[in-house]
Amino acid sequence: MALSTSLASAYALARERYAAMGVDTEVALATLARIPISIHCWQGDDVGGFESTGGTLGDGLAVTGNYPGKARTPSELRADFEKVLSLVPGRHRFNLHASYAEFDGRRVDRDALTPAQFAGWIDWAKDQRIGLDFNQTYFGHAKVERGWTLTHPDPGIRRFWIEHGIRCREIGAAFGRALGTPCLTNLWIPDGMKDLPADRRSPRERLMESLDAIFALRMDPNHTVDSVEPKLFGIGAESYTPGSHEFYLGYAVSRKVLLTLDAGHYHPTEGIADKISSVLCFLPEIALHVSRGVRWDSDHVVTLNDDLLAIAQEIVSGGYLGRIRIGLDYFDASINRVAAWVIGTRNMLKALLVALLNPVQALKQAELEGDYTRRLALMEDAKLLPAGAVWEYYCEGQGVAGDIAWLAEAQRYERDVLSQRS
Ligand code: RNT
Ligand code: ZN
Repeated sequence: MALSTSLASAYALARERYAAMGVDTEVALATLARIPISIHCWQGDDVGGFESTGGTLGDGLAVTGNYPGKARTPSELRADFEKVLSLVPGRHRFNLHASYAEFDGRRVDRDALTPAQFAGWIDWAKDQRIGLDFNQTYFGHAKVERGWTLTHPDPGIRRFWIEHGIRCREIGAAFGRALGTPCLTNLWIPDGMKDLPADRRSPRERLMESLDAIFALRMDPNHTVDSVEPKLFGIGAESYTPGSHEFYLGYAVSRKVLLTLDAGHYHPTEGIADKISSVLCFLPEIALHVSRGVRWDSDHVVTLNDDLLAIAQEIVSGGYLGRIRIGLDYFDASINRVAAWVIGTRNMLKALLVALLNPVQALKQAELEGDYTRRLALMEDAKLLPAGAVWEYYCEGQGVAGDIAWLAEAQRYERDVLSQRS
């Protein structure tokens, strides 16, 4: 594609400016083009899924807003996501939840799911040439009794959810086999206590046993890898969660599964960026749920803020690109959902680009030499370097609309497709 002249000259100037800082923009862009983002399916339909199990979302999750046009069927969700893919540069993945099963008239409960209920998703992913990731769904179901699943005191209920955990790992493996790219199967449970527990120990010990039963069977890592996702609190679980950070960190390290760090799952001023290089001392690989909490784990659309830039910077400057599976986790039902998807994904990519354009070598050198004045000066001066011109050049080269321009396309889709839905 021929570049517009003003874009080409803006990029040429940017390239020179970065070169003067010892940064090669071409290398940065080639690297960025190879980073897949695992984009969550649940932004498209407010975490609804397609099962209608009699459960309500609740169970530790809340979506607010009633903007019109949400996807009501798997084919609508797929169509909406195809639109998203056309507005985001690079090649990405789709992250499904078990509640997005398709039953074709023969309903099965969550403890009996098989890859058959996901055949439509696999065919579509093949067609789109994208990989799939997966999640057990431990919410929105009548058996999330008193808010408990894998930690429930009743062994029958625990067994049901253990079976679900195992079935989902098998489905994840089927995704990986069919698509030739390993699926991340991520486990999060809402279990917890609204008020002060009398017994913090037993639920944790039950959780450990339940998880051991789920992960007992080894799976080929070329097909699926497992991850566990801690959370310090939740709606209705304000006082205690058995699956806390320490619990799952210990579990992941001792059982050799991945740990998923969700940006919204910690105390309000506690970021996940600084955790990355610590946990990667002890785990070969981790996963991220990049999200944005506002006052609580509210899962707002990811914006290009300091937290996001810090996460991207840690991934890049730590040399961890091959060891971190970057996924998104947010759901806003108060704005156009396709646009919400696009904004958050483009922001993740922009943050990675800014990190890739950072004069990391020069910064590390200044630090090694103990020249902290130079380190701070470089860090600050790098902030206004023309990353925007590099981003626009990248979008155009990838055949994707640039900033502002993409919105017109999303609005056209809203007018022609989304607004026709009742
Ligand atoms: C909940 C967790 C979890 C969910 C999704 C829908 O707090 O972050 O990852 O958001 O599985
Ligand atoms: Zn999450």
